[in-house]
Amino acid sequence: MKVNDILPKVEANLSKERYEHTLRVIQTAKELAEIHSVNIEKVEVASALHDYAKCEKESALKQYIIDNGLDSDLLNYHHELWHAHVAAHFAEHTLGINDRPIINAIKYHTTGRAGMNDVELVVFIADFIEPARQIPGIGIVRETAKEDLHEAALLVLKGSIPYLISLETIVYPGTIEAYNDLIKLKGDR
Ligand code: DGI
Ligand code: FE
Ligand code: FE
Repeated sequence: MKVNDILPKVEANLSKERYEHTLRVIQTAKELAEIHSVNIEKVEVASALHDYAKCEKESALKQYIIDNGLDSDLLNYHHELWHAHVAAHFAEHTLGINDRPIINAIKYHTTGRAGMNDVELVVFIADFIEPARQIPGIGIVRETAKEDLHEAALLVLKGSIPYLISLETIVYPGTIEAYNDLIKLKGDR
């Protein structure tokens, strides 16, 4: 499935603001993919769909998770995580996209996970650094993303985990696992 076939469906399901964010993530992810020789078509499709379910109501996301047998443990964590898993399921089962890196990039774009491949890393980072994001310290993440995807993903988590802690929000274990994995990788370098 090509990104141009997907975008009208995405636009129809999102607010104007969320669709414009999606377009910026696609552009940012393509730039990173080019620099790091990552498959551009996969990065485009995953970026286009990453927030497909973002405008759904919390109750609708919860129902989708229950009705479609998604990991029910998600319901023990913050509802902000649900849209990623719902969009990944929709991409796979409704749109028929059966490419693991694309599906994983959608599914883990909010939390990250241990063992992210390059398509996942690009989407995870692009979502954080797209040009309209104004987050303290984002400049160094933008610069690092041009040099080293693992280091940039680590910087994203080094920003987001303390931020979540400052809000006294539950941190999803996969987010901590992603952080630990990137630290271990760094030790191996
Ligand atoms: O959908 P976007 O706004 O583009 O970005 P996103 O999918 O990264 O969602 C960001 C939200 O998710 C933000 O409100 C913080 C929250 N979040 C990210 N990781 C975690 C998390 N919330 C919890 N509770 N735990 C996490 O690990
Ligand atoms: Fe998202
Ligand atoms: Fe996003």
